Amino acid sequence: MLDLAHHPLRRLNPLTREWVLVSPHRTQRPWHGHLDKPAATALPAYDPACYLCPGNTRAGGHSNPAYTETYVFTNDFSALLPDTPAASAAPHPLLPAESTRGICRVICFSPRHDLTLARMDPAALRRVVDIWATQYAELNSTPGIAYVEIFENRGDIMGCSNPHPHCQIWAGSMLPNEIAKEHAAQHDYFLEHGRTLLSDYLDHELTAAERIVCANDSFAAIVPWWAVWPFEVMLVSRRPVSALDQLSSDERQGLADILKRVTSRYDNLFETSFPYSFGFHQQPAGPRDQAWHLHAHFYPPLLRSATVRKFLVGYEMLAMPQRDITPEDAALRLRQLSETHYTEV
Ligand code: H2U
Ligand code: ZN
Repeated sequence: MLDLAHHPLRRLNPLTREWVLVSPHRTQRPWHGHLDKPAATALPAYDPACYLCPGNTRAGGHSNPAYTETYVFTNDFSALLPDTPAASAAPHPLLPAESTRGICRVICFSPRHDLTLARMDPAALRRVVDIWATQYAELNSTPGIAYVEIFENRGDIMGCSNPHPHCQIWAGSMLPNEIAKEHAAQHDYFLEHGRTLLSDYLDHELTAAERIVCANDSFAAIVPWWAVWPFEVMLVSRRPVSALDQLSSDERQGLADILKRVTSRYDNLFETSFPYSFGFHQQPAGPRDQAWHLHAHFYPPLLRSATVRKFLVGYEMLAMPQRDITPEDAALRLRQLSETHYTEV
């Protein structure tokens, strides 16, 4: 019998059809909780040096209006540009290159420099969900755009340039690699079963209950079977909608609710502002795609404390990703945490 909690084994990620090596026997030691407490750095509500705060000047001489809720602007250093000429080149048949076009934007979640998703109130979080949905709908129907990625980098170890609560949108003329993999897997599954892959996965997780972190009427937060990062979490909509703009008003409120609860649990884990990359996966441009199931991934690197982080090195760079903490253990740890932010107790 294969013992999921003890035997080294590999688990399949059915969305990307890639395997992850799980070696739980390496963590037989008991959990000692966090080992250190990082110095609390209290941020000001307004920072005159912040390029995202209301009224301040950004690179290139643009200035932010005195915004009071959310604020969207075109990234001053966009990775994708709308006017790159359509062309291709191949110095050798093995080495093709194609031009890519696109639009990059930045969304400030709040005028408050010192807040995070975990510490915003439900009404403000709801406005963030609404702006994600409208931005997605607008960009996904823009001619020449094939895929819209909305993502947040949080924490300087994730390459985030600024603690002011914000995210980015990169809308491009091509399907990015991760999306192309998930697209193929979801289409094959839908063709064979007439249901979305994530509907069937979610049903199983809700029944098994061992990898669920929390849930509401509209969304569930799961440490996926195939998690690579120590406290990786996936948000899945209960209804098989393919994108944010198909969520009802109640479901948008449900998304705001689960975001606050998951990010609060994260911050409570090591009593730090828990770093991560977070982003939505939604259907590419085109008519409603029933095979696509809206979801979001949180990829956090912290392992045992605010200073011990996981890097993908050695075997992971050269062969395949590997993890020691089982998804079941990580989900249990996250489930045991309070949803009241540690700064507010
Ligand atoms: P990150 O913190 O995730 O790096 O996002 C900040 C983005 O803000 C980054 O993509 C942009 C950077 O290009 N930016 C501006 O558009 N204007 C500025 O004045 C500074 C940074
Ligand atoms: Zn700011």
